Amino acid sequence: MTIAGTDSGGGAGVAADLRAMAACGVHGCVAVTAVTVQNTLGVSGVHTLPPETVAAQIESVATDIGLDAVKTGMLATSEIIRAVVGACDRVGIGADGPTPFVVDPVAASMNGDKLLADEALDAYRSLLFPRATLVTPNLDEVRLLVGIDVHDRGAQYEAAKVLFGLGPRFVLVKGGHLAEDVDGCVDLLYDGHTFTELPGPRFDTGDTHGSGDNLASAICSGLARGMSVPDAVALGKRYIVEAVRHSYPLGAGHGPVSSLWAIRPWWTNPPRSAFN
Ligand code: PXL
Repeated sequence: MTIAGTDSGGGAGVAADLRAMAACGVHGCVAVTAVTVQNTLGVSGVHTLPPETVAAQIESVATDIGLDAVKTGMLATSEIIRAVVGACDRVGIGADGPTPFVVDPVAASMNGDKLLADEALDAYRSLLFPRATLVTPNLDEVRLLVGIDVHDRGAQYEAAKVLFGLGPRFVLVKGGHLAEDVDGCVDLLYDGHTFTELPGPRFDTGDTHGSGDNLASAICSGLARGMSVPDAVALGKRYIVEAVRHSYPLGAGHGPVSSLWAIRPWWTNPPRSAFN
């Protein structure tokens, strides 16, 4: 299940999560937290759902269809976070319950539009992180959450340790925003004892919209299929590298051409001849 917001442009949020889950061979369920009005120029409106409706979506699916793993995306407010945490506790998601829980602490869109109220950062730290199987912050989110400005690998290691101290079982500090790595992109996994560097190529697509959502959803899919966290993270990395390699510019040829690129789960796009 993804607990996340919608993106009317279809590049990020729930749409991205469901595409990644389908591409990774699992059935995705949805608890919508917010509707965003956005195109390639940015987010022009956000409408949050009542917190009790968010909690009800989670509990409705958990008590009927069942949930093998859950991830969070845009949670928008501390009220929604508290409702999510209540529902998760009631149905065994995260903490030491049976259902793995990936917390992607989404704070802003690629254009820098805010997707999280400032006051909600504390709810991430004190309520969500202690319940998370894995947290997957990018470097902007690291700065917001623990005040560490990561400019080199040493600070990436330090940030992983500090984030681990907030209570998740695993931390993945993503390296996509590390300007120092001109030739590659190294994500760092930490379980409190062992650091694992996950190297990968860096692509010149500018901003790839929804790449974090896709990565967390691919990891969540691996966990739903019974993989260990390190194996699911390795799967997620393989998935996102190829999906970004095959990404395409959003908006090209239709109105304003932006620098936003959309992820393509490449193997779900059959060649044109398949339709003939
Ligand atoms: O990629 C982060 C993200 C998550 N969820 C929603 C978004 C975005 C980025 O724009 O719009 C709904």
